Amino acid sequence: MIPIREFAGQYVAVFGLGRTGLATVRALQAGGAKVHAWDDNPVARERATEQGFDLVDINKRDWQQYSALVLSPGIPYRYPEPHRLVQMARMVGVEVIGDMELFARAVNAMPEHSRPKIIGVTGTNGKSTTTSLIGHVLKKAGKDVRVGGNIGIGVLDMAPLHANAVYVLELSSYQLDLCESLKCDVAVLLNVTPDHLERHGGMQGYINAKTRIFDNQSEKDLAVIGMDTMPTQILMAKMAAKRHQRCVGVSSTYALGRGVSAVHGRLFDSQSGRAMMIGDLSKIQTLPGAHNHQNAAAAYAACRGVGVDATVIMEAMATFPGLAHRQEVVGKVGGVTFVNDSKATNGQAAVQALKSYPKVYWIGGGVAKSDGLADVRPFYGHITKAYLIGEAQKQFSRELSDDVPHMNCGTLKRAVAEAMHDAANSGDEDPIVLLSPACASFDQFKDFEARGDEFKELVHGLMSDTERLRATV
Ligand code: UMA
Repeated sequence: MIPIREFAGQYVAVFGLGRTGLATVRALQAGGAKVHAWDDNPVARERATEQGFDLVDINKRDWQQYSALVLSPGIPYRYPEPHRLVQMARMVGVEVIGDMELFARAVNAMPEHSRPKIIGVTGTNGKSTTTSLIGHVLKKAGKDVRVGGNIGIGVLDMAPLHANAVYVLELSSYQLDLCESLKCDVAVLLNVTPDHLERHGGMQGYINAKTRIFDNQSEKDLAVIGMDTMPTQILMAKMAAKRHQRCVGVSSTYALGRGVSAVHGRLFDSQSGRAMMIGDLSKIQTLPGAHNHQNAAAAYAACRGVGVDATVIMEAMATFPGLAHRQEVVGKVGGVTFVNDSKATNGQAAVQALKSYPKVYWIGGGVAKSDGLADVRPFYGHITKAYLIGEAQKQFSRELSDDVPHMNCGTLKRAVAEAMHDAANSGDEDPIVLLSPACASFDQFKDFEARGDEFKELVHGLMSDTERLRATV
C-alpha cells in the first residue's frame, strides 16, 4: 500500500467503495487523514463494514470540513451530469480528485532523484495487454516493476514508492479525467475510437481525457503514440511539432519511416531513421492478430524508453503468458476450440478478435454501445453463425438481418450449448466458438470478468476428463 500523507490530520471524503475507494481509504488513513467513506449502494456499504471500514453518510455532513472529495472513476464526474455529491463539493469549493491524483502528488512530493519511474498506458483498446506485456518484459529484464491501475489493482494498493521501482499503470479515460499532476516518464496512447462517449460529453471530450496522459511531460520524457487511428495520427502531428517531449509512433498498419512498426508480424525499429529487424511477433501465440502486434510495438518502444536492450525485450515477449478474457483459448471440446474474449465490451474490440479468425461461431450481446454492430459489419463474412444474448439480442438480430445466420439465445449458457452443437456438427476443419460480445456485461453479469469466468466454466463443463486435464496443463 502507498500511504498518502498529504491530508494528515484533515478530513477527506471518499466516495465509492469498490477497488478504488477501499484502497484509497486505507492509504489515506495510513497517512494520518480522517476519512469519511461512503457508497450509494447498500451492498457495497455492507461489504465495506464487514471488512472493518467505518462509514459516514457524507450526504448529511457539513461539506466545509472536507479538504478533498476522492471520487471513484465509475461515478459520473462531468457527464451525463455530475453526481449530486460532486455538485455539492464544487458548490463549497472542495476539490474533487481521483486515486491517480493522490498517487501523482505523492510521487511529485519526493526529491526528484528518488522518484520511481512511471509508465502510463491508455487507449480505447489493448491497454491491459500492453500494460501487462510491459510489466512482463521489465520483470524479465530484472527491474523492480509493479503493475496496476485500471487493469484491476487500485493504484494505492500497489507496493510503496521507492527510487528504483517502475510503476506500469493502465489508465482509463475516467481516471485521467480525475488527475492533473501525473507525470509519466513514458506515456503510451495506443488508439482512440468512440467509447464511453456519454461520460465525456462526446468524442472531443473523450479525446481530451485520453491526451491528458501527456500532460506534464518534459523534453526528457517519451510519448509513444499508436498511428493506426485518425485521432492519434492528428495528435502525433501536433505533439511532434511542439516538441515538449520525445514522440515515437508505433504501427501495425504502416511501415513507419521513423518509429516502431510491425509489418506482417515482423517488428522493425526505425527510431534512428534506419530500419532494424527486431524479431517475429507472429510466432508468439499469446499475441495473435495485428492489434496485438501494435500493442507489442508500443510495449517495445516503452521498454526501450527505459533502457532495456532490444534482444532482451524480444526474448521476454516470447514468454508472455497472455491475459485472461482477451482471446484466451479455453480449450478444445470434441474438436471445437473455445475462445474467451469477454473483455471485448465494444465493437472495435470484437473486430480485433474477429479479424484474427476467418470463420467463427460467434457469441455476442449484452448491453450494446451507441453504434451497435457498425464496426463489426465489415467482418460479417468471418461469422458462420451468431448466437445472441442479453439486452442487445433484438437490436443485433435486426442489424445482422439476412446477412448472417443467427439465433436469439438469451443466456450465455444456451449460446454455448447451441454454438457447440453447430460447430461440432459442421464438418469444418478446426471450428472455433468465440465469445467476443461487442457489449458491456452489466445486464446479466457483475462485469466482463464474471461473464468470461462463466463462459470458461460452461466450456469446462462440456469437456471430457482428458480434455479438461489438457486445458489446465
Ligand atoms: N457508486 C456509487 N454511486 C454511483 C456510481 C457508483 O456509490 O453513482 C459506487 C458503486 O456502488 C461501487 C463503486 O462506486 O461500490 C464502484 O466504483 P467504480 O465503478 O469506480 O469501480 P472500482 O471497483 O473502484 O473499479 C475502478 C475501475 N472501474 C471503472 O472505472 C468503472 C476498474 O476498471 C479498475 O480496475 C479499478 O478502479 C482499479 O483501478 C474496470 C473498468 O471497467 C476494469 N474500467 C473501464 C474500462 O476499462 O472500460 C473504464
